[in-house]
Amino acid sequence: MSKKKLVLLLLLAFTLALGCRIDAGRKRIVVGFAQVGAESAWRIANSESIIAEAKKRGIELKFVDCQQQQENQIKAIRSFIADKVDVIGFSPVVTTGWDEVLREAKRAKIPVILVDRGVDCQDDSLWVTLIGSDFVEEGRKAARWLAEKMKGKANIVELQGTIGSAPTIDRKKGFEEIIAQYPEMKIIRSKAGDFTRSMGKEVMEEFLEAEGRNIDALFSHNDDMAIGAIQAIEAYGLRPGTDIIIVSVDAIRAAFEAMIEGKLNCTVECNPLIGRQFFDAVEEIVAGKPVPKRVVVDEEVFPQEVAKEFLPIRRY
Ligand code: GZL
Repeated sequence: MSKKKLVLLLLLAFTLALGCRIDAGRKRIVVGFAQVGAESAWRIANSESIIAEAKKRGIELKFVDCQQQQENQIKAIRSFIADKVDVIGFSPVVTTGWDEVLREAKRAKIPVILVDRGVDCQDDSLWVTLIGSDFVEEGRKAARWLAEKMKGKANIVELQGTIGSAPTIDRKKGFEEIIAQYPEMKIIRSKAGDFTRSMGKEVMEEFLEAEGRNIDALFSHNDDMAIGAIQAIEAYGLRPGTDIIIVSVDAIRAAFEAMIEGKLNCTVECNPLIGRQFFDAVEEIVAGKPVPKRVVVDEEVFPQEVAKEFLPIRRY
C-alpha cells in the first residue's frame, strides 16, 4: 500500500473515531412527562404520539399516567426534579394549584413545557411554552355550526369536561360567546361529565329525565362524552342525530363512525398528535435556542356529510 493511501486510511480512521467519541460523548436527553390520565381516546392518542416521538428521537422518556389527579401530577413532577431530568412536560389536569411545584422546577433550573392544557399562574416565567389547541375557538366553531344547523333556535344541553380544566373553561366560553348572538338559542342544562363516556351517558340520562323532548341539541366538550350520551338518548327512545342534534369536540375515529351512522352531527377537531412539536421544543430548549411562548395546533370542523370521506385517513 502506498504511503499516500496509508495516510488517507489513518486520517479516515481518526475522523471516524473522533466522530464516535463526540457522539458517544453527547449526553442523551432525558424528559419527564406527567400525563393527565387515559380518560378518553383523545388522551390515549396524545400519549401514543409523545411516547412514539421520544423513541424515534432516542430521547429517554419518564412517562407517568396521573389518573386525572392533580396530586399525582405534582408528585411526578417532583420525582422528575429529583431525577434531574433535562426538561419536564405535562398537561395540567386543571388550571390552578401549580405555582409551588413549578417554582421548585425553576429553582432546580429545569425548563417546563405545557402540553395541550394551560395553567393560571401569577408568574408565567414558570413555564417556557404552551403547545396546544385554541379551546375558545373550538367552542366558537361548535356554536357557529350549531346556530346554522338549528337556524338560530334551540334548547341546548351541555356536557362539560373536567371542571376547572382549560378545555372546559375555554370551550364553554367560546360556545357561549357565539350563542349570545342568538336570543332563541339557550343552554337549558349544563353539567360536568369529566370527559369520559360513562359520565357522558350518566349525565345525559339526568338531562333526559329532567327535560326529555324539550331538548333540541347537545353540545359535548368531547366526543367520548357524546358517545356515552348517544347511548342514553337511544335508551330513552329518541334518535340521536335526528331528534337531538349533537355537536362535540376532538374528532376521534369513533366520532366519524357515529356520524356515518347518523347519530352524531358534527365534531370539531382538537389534534392530540403533538409529540413532534413537543420534542421539537425540547430539543430547541436543550440547545439553548428560544421557543415561542405559545404554539397553536391547526384544526378543522367535520360535519356528518364529510365523515365517510375522512374516516379512512383519520390518524386517531
Ligand atoms: C383537549 C384535551 C381534552 C380532550 C378530551 O385538548 O385536554 O382532554 O378534548 C381529553 O378528550 O380528555
